[in-house]
Amino acid sequence: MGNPHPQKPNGNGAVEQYDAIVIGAGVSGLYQLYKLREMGLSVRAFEDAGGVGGTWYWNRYPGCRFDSESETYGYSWSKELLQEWDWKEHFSGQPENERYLNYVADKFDLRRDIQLNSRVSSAVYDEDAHQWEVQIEGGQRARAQFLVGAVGILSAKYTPPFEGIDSFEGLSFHTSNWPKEKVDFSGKRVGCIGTGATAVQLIPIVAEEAGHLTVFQRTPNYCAPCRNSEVSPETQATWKASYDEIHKRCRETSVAFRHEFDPRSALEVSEEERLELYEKLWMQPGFTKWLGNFHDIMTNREANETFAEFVRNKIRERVHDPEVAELLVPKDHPFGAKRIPLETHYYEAYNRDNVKLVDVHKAPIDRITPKGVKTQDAEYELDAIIYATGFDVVTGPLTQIDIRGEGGQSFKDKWANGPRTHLGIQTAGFPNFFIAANSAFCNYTVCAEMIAEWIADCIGHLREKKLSSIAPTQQAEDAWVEHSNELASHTLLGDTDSWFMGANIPGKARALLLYANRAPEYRKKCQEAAASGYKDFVLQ
Ligand code: NA7
Repeated sequence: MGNPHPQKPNGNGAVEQYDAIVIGAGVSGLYQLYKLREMGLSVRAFEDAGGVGGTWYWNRYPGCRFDSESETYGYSWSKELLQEWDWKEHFSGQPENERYLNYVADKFDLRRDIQLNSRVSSAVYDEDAHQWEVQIEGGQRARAQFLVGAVGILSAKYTPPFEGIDSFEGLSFHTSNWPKEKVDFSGKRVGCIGTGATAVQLIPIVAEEAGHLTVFQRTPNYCAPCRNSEVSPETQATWKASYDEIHKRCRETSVAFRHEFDPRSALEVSEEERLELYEKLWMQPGFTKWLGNFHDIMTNREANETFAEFVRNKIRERVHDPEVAELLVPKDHPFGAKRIPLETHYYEAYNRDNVKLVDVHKAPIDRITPKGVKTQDAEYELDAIIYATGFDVVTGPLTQIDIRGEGGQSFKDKWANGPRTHLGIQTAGFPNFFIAANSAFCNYTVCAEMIAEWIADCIGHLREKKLSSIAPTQQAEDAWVEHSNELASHTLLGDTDSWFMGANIPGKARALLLYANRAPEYRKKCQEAAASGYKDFVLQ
């Protein structure tokens, strides 16, 4: 797939001038480009990849798909698009998602303002001119009053720095940089390092194809059945007739899905009633088991434990070998404190003769050798290694770019101890720099659209009032960070090491990277900030 009209960076030394520059052409970047262009701005989107789609361009590994319901993940902002596009599966797969975003790029003629194969290496604020100057790898430079970082939150891949990693003589893959061509694992001895949401999607498929699959697991997860299925023509028609209600519902629920938490406590009902709800939720598709559960499973350890034990027993029922089953059962963290992977035949993969689960918590990976993986107690010879080892989440995609704000201050230094923003969108000392990535705890597209619209409105306000720049006050930013941490302290998210807490990367500061408020509250705070005339911001 990819762009049929790829544009090459010019690199001829001239500095191009735009009203706005958008970094990234994924879900957020495409919409941000559309919104700003609609307002009459000249916009350039620079995209590192060879095609549009962001996450759905890079993550081509077998089994990659939405964990959100397709009808809630697609954009809501074009009624025409909603009527034209048919989702094939309830939890759509990567190839279709990439096709969808390419379809959007074509339909809205976005490609003419997108420059592919263009990685932004630096962005420097010129205080006198109120302009950002970005540099693309290869030397091209461009300037604009407004800079929007639409780089996603799960886009900076993480590979553990295993000793000997380059010495491996077989094939190596990271799930988020997967080749476009189909990888043939048939007859091969494959190793998969990691058992997060990505690996859980990939393992059952690779297990079927590979000669042998060794899974290196450090921490088991509470995986819940996805229960994906094809979308029938009747369902498609129902969605198309009711998108307004679907999107209204998503704007009202806590996490911007169609699901909503049960207002009762898990502890106020009888055990029989509790189990009845758990069984019912279990049979439903998607995140219902998490986001349709008793409200206090995310806040009360005792309530959480009732569901955690229910899930553990579900795992035990599905894995034939009791020793393997126990290894797959999480006991060290509450349900939902780590991202819940949705699975299809994941646990059954471990019932296959050609799949072996290795506990690298007990005996960690020592090094990668030319022949395979060496743990502290054994060596595994492999033909291919899959690193399903995740991302430097939220901060990584931005701190990889050398961003310099007022006084030449470094964005990377500013965020060294975790994200520092007001509303997740702007950061003090970096005027006219907007972060168009959904780092709230909610359905990605739903909140990402709201953020892109907020940014567009804010830029519209500046242009209307003939203002040069906007950045939050330091006090507003400090208050937002404190408020975010306060919200996090009422959840169980801090009870374990996870990417939510930045704890998946050795040495990364521990801080909740997602904003843990209810989505409608978040929306309200963003709306209030704008309605107040941006009173918590410095406008020049
Ligand atoms: P995750 O959820 O961060 O999972 C990464 C996995 O890699 C996880 O099982 C880690 O174990 C494992 N890992 C990382 N470093 C090591 C080392 N050194 N040794 C062994 N195992 C290791 O990434 P995903 O790509 O699965 O998912 C990220 C998000 O993308 C997902 O939540 C969706 O929102 C989309 P650990 O658990 O840290 O012990």
